[in-house]
Amino acid sequence: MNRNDLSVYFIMGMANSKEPLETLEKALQAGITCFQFREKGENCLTGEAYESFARACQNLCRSYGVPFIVNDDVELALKLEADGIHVGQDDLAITEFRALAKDKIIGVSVHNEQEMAFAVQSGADYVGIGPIYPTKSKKDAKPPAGLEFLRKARSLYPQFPIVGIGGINEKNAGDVRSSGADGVAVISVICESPNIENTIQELSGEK
Ligand code: TZP
Ligand code: MG
Repeated sequence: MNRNDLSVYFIMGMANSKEPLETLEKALQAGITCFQFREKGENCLTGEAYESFARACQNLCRSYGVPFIVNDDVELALKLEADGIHVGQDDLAITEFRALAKDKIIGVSVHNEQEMAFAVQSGADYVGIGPIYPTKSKKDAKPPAGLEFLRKARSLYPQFPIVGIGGINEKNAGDVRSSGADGVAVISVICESPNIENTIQELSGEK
């Protein structure tokens, strides 16, 4: 995978925005480089509504040439021919997914050296490291880990694609990048932004 694709990585589901498709389109217009469909939490969509919301997000991403990644749901990723899947430590083994989808992007959340080594050896295309800062967007998030493990991961894997996640905003995105991340993965700073274009420019380090 191209490390630049991780630069501004937007994650969203119904729970994160009142007008999710509008939010996604604005984010695409403003230059996000990757999108993850993450439909989780209370009142999340299921069945046909879930699938058609995913397709609507995918169609928008396609029209902007931005990779569409599905969180956790391998079946949906394969059915929709998504560009990739993002899995946590408790989800399907990377090697099983790789066997089903040779050419897809596989992202894995990692929290320590052991998990990272395993993800890299198993053929992950990128890792997500976090939560770096406190987050209100994931109920079962681990305690914020700060930048230390991110720095360590970068020193151990100078070329491996890494995205930072958790509580990242316009003010701290630069620290996450300078600690070794190729990019920042965010939910609330975009979903709650009064000016998505501005927020994305600042997250990308262009402003
Ligand atoms: N995984 C670790 S933190 C997090 C996820 C999905 C939530 C990130 O959301 P926010 O609003 O950018 O802190
Ligand atoms: Mg998961």
